[in-house]
Amino acid sequence: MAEKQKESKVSKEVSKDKAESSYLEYLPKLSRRGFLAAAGIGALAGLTGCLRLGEEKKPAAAPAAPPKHEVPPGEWDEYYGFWSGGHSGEVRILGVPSMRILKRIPVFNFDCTTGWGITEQSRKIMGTKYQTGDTHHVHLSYTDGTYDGRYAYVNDKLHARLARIRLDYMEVDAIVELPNAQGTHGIFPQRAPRTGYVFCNSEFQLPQPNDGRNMDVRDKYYGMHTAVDGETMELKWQVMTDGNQDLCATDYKGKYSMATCYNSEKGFTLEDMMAKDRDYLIVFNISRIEKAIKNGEYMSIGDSPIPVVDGRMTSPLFGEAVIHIPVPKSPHGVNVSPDGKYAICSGKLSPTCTVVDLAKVDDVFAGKLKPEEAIVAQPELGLGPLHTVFDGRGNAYTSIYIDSVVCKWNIEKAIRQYKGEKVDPIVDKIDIHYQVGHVNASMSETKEADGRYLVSLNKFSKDRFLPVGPLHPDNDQLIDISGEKMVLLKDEPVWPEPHDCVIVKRDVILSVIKRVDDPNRYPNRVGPDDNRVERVGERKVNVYMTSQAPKFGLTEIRVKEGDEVTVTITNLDTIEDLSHGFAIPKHDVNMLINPGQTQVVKFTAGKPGVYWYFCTWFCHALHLEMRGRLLVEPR
Ligand code: CUK
Ligand code: CUA
Repeated sequence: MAEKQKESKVSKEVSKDKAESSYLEYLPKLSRRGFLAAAGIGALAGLTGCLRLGEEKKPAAAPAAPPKHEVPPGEWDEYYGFWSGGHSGEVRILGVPSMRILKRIPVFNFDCTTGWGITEQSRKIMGTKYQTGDTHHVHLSYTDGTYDGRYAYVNDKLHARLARIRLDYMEVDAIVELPNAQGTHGIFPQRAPRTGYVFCNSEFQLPQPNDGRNMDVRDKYYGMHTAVDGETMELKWQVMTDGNQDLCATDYKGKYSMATCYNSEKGFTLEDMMAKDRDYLIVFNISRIEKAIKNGEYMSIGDSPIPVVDGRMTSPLFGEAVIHIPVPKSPHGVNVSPDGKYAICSGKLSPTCTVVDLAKVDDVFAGKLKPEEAIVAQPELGLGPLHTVFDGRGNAYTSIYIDSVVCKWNIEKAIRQYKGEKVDPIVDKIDIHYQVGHVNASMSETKEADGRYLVSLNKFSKDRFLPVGPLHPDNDQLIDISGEKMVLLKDEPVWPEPHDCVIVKRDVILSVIKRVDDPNRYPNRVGPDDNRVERVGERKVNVYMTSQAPKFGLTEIRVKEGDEVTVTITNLDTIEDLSHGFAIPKHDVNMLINPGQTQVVKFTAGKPGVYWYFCTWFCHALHLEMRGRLLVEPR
């Protein structure tokens, strides 16, 4: 069966220029989707009604429309979703609203599907230091306040790293480890004029330098805000602060980055961390930090040469380049509204969200207002507000962890209420199942927030799915937010633990994504006449080989025991979807070579004998025959 399917795919050969063209050309076909949606309410409504016969009747008010999340076979989703992969260390791509999982991009994790961590290219990017990672936040690069389709960035909370995925190939092209930092949690790219910086918050405070000094002196622990150049992935500068830094946000003007601080106490234990009634939102003034560095007002810490600006409360730059806006105890998320006006801190231990007016933050930096005067609202929403997203129509949606609800509220009404008017900013609440962490909504983190779909990323699924033992899947719930009331559309079990996601209009990605790899990306590519085994040293052998369904360019590779063998393989197939694999038994080699790609893998030839190398991707009717012999001779 699988064989047949693959065969029919092979026959769907695309001409060369087609292979180089963009997926956007397919869109006319897709306009059928719009037609279906429009026709759905009329034509399909009857059908849905039929299917429901015999089922318990829904309340009369429920319209008999087809499920909004349904994407018929062969049709495409309207949005790409980028999900972090939590403990797996990966990033996942889902289609929204279907919630179909389309891809897993290995980032900080080893992966045999693609050969990530096995090929020489990937090992160079990953380094050899760590095998583990913990991804929480994926955000895309911006130009002028919206997604530009260049990159996605993702944090590794575990080892304080930032990785970048290039969106045209959906593969990681850089990983940088941050100095003087642990628990790199919130990250956010600069939204204007362009990314620009990617800011990274360290959730854990450390003695600086962290070299065994001051380990028991609480006052000497500091947080660190790191700016990475999102284009070159170079470390640019850091700001040392009092208090830790949890979630991160940027404004829409390119002036500020922000961090919520939940441990201004500098506590070592839970009790210590919750002692105070107030923590704060830290706001970093980017141009003033740059100016300080230009003026030489920085230090370097430990063995890292990166300039560190002193943003501590004792520093002359405090109040100048860094301010603290007081918010109730232990805030979590900070999110900026799509109109660029407000930064909203979700309370976590306080049942409120704190709305900070960014125009007033300008006044605080200008010395005209006190930090607390930048607060313009503080609506009470429920127990455990964590993150807030937007629909572009003036409403905010806050995930409420302890209550297990998503709360929709109106920002302007909350501001009027704060001024003393008797208005209720809460528009709607919807139960989720259960214990929501992040929520995110379609295009919510851009000036083009469109208020169509919201995903609630729930930590517990409890009774929602077939039991699979003590480790349950998480439950991501899709919610329609296009109307006044939120409507739950779908439960989606997910492998733990995606913390966050972003939902992106498909055109952003369709206009950049490649159909096949560009052979010119690989100066070491192997041509049809280049197949050979070359001894280049006493114990060194280079192998150059092609793959083209259903054959490798070499049927045998002869080496000696203990040789260091470097195999370079070019996939000559130019057909979309025609990937080959290369695996060698007993040598820990298993990698993917996509059409147009050249991959390199290195291994040491083991004990004398025959080892059949084979293609691991079902590429052709004769896929099983696509193999050859590695002959290891005694030395
Ligand atoms: S998060 Cu990382 S602990 Cu609320 Cu963004 Cu889940
Ligand atoms: Cu090539 Cu299977």
